Amino acid sequence: MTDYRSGFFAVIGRPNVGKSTLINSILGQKIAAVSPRPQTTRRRQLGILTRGDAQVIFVDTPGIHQPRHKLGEYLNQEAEEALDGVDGILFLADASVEPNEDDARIASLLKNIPPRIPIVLALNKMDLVDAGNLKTHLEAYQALVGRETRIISISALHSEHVNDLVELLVSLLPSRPPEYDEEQITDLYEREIAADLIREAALLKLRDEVPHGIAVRVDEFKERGNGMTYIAATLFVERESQKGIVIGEGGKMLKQIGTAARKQIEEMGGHKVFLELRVKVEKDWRNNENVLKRLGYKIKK
Ligand SMILES: Nc1nc2c(ncn2[C@@H]2O[C@H](COP(=O)(O)OP(=O)(O)OP(=O)(O)O)[C@@H](O)[C@H]2O)c(=O)[nH]1
Ligand SMILES: [Mg+2]
Repeated sequence: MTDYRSGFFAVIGRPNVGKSTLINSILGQKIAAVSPRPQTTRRRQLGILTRGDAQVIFVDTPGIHQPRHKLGEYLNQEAEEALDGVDGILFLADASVEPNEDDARIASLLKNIPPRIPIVLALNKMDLVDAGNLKTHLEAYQALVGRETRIISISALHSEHVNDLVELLVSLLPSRPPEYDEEQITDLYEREIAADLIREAALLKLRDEVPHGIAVRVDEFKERGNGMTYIAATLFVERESQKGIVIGEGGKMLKQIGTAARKQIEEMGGHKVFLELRVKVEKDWRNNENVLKRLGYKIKK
């Protein structure tokens, strides 16, 4: 296979800038949870785009931010580790606002990236900003990164300039045969994505402080003979009062979360799903390293 291009692009940026939205949009399929709340993504996930001439392997990451608890430290660690050994870095920023301290934190991480690794700065959410402000913000982000970068403005949500971005990334990849089979689009199992989609549904339905304090564990994931998948999952909250909120009056809220999540999981897997949810209190789990470990968030330090 001559002239085939392939390689890994880490997608980094502060929480909520649209990293997962962008990857879903490029793949034309939803593989990652998306929500208007920060810290939706909690682990690295590959999004694999295979074309006739190239394979771009995107590494979705949690948003880098100033951590306020042990879970936050884990999320930053997950994101920072994604920078190791990739062929390029896509720094996604919010075009509608000036850079903040989280962007500065990312820019300082990028200082350690060897010059041979290309960095692309993409300003997302360009639909939310006028041309004048876009230019000012662009210059500010560019100054923050400091070194030579390719720059592009996009809207992941409205698929504006997303194709141009993909072309740019492909042009920066090394000549190499594909890494993955063409039918593989991610490295996570369906049950792992299901856990994320359940959390996404909770993030979308609930308000205030509860959403950040939720973790989801899939306890059972069984394909039944009749084309139906049976899923049982537990939503962990930090306090007894949150349990009541998540369940809602007469179980109304939990039912809404379950219905929304079931639809998303069915769409992803292309089969019918029977979803059973329960809620459990795991006191202050975001700061408890043992519980974090049990839930799959392992801090190395
Ligand atoms: N207006 C507008 N909104 C967007 C665009 N791209 C993403 N969003 C919205 O931004 C919010 C955050 O999107 P995500 O994809 O979850 O952001 P993320 O960077 O993956 O966030 P974390 O996983 O928390 O780090 C969602 O409500 C998206 O619909 C865009 O181009 N324009
Ligand atoms: Mg995300």
